[in-house]
Amino acid sequence: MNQEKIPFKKNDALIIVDVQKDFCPGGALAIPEGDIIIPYLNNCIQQAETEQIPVYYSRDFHPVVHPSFESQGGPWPAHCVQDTDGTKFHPDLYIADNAVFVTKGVRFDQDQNSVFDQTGLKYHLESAGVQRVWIGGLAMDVCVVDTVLDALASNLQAILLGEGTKPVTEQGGQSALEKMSNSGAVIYPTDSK
Ligand code: VGL
Ligand code: ZN
Repeated sequence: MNQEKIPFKKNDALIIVDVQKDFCPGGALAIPEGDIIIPYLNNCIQQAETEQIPVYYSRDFHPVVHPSFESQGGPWPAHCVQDTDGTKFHPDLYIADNAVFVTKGVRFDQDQNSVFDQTGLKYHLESAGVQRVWIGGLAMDVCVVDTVLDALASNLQAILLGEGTKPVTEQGGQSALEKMSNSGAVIYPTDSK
């Protein structure tokens, strides 16, 4: 794959959001072409690993009864139910030697779309001296956008991997992109859609 080198620098981190089977074609909440970003992300991850940039992988991990599910009046079909196959990372996703996993969506009373939402990640990144985060994964208009906005709210610089994310809907993706750049996130590469 012909891919530009990501200009990582010291005090960067990479966050790979929810690249799980249930969000890929064939899964319970399949995002259109959710899996085609994986080779691009793998390249970023391998480069990060080589350069000793920490790599965080989040996973959505819901109890069998969860407020985000349609059965409970929520917006989504049941997905990423704890300990089911659908919660697994896509088998093609490269897992770095320095991987750190962040589990979210476990609360019984509310959803957690952002990887920062009540996970302690802000505290952890601060302690690790991280100043800037590169973010990709699924879905651009749900968990990725909320993670990017929370990163900015946590006083981190945030860069969206524009070629390493896909939205649930085209329209949702467009408004997510606008929201992210209006809030101060960089969309990388700058000229990507
Ligand atoms: C997500 C819908 C429901 C996501 C999680 O990871 O973007 N989307 N739960
Ligand atoms: Zn979910």
